[in-house]
Amino acid sequence: MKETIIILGANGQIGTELAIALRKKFGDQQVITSDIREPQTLSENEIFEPANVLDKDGLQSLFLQHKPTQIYLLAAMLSATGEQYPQKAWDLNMNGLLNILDLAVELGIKKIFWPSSIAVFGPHSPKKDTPQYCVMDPNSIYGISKLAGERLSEYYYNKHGLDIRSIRYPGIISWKTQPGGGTTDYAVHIFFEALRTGKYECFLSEDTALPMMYMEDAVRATIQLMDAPAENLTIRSSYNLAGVSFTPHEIAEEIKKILPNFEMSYKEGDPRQAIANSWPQSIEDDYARKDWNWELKFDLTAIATDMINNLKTNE
Ligand code: AKB
Repeated sequence: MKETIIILGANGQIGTELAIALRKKFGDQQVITSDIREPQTLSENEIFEPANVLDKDGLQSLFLQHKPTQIYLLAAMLSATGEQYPQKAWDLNMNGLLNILDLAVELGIKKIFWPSSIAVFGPHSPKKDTPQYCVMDPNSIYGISKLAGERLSEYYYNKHGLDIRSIRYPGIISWKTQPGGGTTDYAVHIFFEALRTGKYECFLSEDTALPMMYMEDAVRATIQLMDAPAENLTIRSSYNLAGVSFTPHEIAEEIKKILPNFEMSYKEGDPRQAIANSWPQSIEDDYARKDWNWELKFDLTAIATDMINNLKTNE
């Protein structure tokens, strides 16, 4: 069967690269990107439609026009910005998801992807090797909205048979598009600043370990999960993905192996530190390995090498 895919929130960090990969796999005409902002570039054969995930009527017209078989809902407000605008974060993250879930059921859309996050865990979750199932008491509005979204996803799967699939993304590291408004953003900004100025002032303390993942792995995981036979999937809330865990000190040391003059300093008192402190330091992903054969490719050394090579080449 021919797939038609709509990516909502396609101009963000993950959407930009997912769109490239999905266009490669399914063809330009089968992938429609959508966002409230116009894309920076759009080649001749690519299709873009403006849409706001909070405008249910607008979404309905978009879906009736293009008849998607798959939707990727990536529009969201991340953890740090969410703390500045909690009401807006809740509205966008929850009502955006509810609009898609309801329209998918009403219009019989086959498959939905929606990202969750390591932010669903909280201060009482185990900090190391956090398992799929454990105490979850997120204390950021972003984490609370993601956990509620996970429960809704599983509910729509059980109640309506909606084929919804999800990953709890760690911090995503990429060079094509920078992230915005997250707690893990330092692990991307550090590379841009290392090449631009040779130094970086980190807003997290040097020993704050967090799970991260290279974009190439994140995109591959997402497509692999969407391709997996439905009967193999035992989780309809959201799958843990371990990625690679490291501290700001460890990533700085890795960068110094390639750029020996790089200097790292630390700024205390940033509100993102409290968010990071509430998240796991490392995560277990045995369900993803078992259910859809997940395997990570990029460790910290491979990430640092690839980031610096690409940023240098594309300067
Ligand atoms: C954030 O830092 O808010 C995101 C996330 C881990 O979900 N990158």
